[in-house]
Amino acid sequence: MPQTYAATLSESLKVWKDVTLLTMINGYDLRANAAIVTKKDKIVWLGQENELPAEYTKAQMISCRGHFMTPGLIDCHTHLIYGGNRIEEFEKRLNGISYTQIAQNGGGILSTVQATRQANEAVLYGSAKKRLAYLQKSGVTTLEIKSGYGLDLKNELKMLRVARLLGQDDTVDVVTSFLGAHAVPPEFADDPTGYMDFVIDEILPAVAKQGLADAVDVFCEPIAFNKQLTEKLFSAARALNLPVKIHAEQLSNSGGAKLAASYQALSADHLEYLDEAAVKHMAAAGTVAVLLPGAFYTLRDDRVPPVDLLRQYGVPMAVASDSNPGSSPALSLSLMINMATTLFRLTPEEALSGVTCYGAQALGLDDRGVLQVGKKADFALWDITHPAELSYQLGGNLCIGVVKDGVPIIF
Ligand code: DI6
Ligand code: FE
Repeated sequence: MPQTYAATLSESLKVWKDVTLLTMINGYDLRANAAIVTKKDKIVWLGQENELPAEYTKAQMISCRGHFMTPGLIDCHTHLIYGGNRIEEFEKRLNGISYTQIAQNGGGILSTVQATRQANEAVLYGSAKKRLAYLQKSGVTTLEIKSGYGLDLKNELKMLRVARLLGQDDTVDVVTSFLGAHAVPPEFADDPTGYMDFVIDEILPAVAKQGLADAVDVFCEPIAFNKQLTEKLFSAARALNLPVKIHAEQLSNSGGAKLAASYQALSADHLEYLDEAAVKHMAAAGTVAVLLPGAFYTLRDDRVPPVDLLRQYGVPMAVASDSNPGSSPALSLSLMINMATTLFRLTPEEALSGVTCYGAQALGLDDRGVLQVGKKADFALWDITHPAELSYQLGGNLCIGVVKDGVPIIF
């Protein structure tokens, strides 16, 4: 059978030379004058370029022109697939119409549900693909995508199928989360319990049977689902062997993060209202704290997540875009690095760890997120002179190269 160009390329050994590596193993771990060798989609060697083993000197040589290389970025929390947009709503709010008024007129998250239900798979794929291309240009090689704008059997399955289809592209890996418990749909108005039962009895089993979700997520807030309903969902997920994660403590301290930790959640996300007791539970359970500065910024929040406590108890902090049409229309993960430092006061090193090694941990992936022998050959190349430049620069795009599974995508 004839091989594709990409397959031929990816099978060969490649030496990426003239590069400064930030391996992101325990922080930057900067290695100047380095080289990294890949075989197919894996890293097989890295070290000082002048110590390159003889067996690799005949391999294909690719100059990284003295630039910095990090692991491919990992965006561990997105709602990338949706119909329509909320641009007019955004403009209305700036013209003085309140969020509540907009919601009462059918706006807000439920307007996205309506638009998503109306869109077919090709339309959803096309619009998400465009947004994905921007994230990729900012260095992303792996991302998570949630459902949650279908809120019925047919449309939740539709969203997850589109997410899987996006992941079939060789240039990116997609991890999916089932977020049927994102909002209460109009069919169940004022009956969150009835809707959660429907999610657990009808949607989740179908999602699991079709292998469409890698994890189960929930929006645990008074405006969405309370702790009791969240726990019901978590125990149903556990029975299906699906890991859980949570949107928690974004608008209030509802106890969601602590509950999630008791189910060994992969991550608890947002966390502006997280308290010390919950931080301890997260630390004990190994639950990653996913910080979402794009939503904090867009909603003009004034309460920052308890970064000092997370540090003190050694909870790993990931940083993600939360890319969604309402609270974070973000298309660049690099920009989130800047926001995580300026708005949340993460150090530049913590912020970069948040989109690499801890982003991977938040998705339960141990084969990527660091530059190390045996890990995936997913790289981002940066036109910078110092690692902190990634946090310092506001806007623009410093990412000048992306390598996925050992194949240059942008270079
Ligand atoms: N938290 C968020 O920030 C988004 N969903 C969630 O649970 C907002 C989604 C939207 O407004 O469309
Ligand atoms: Fe979200």
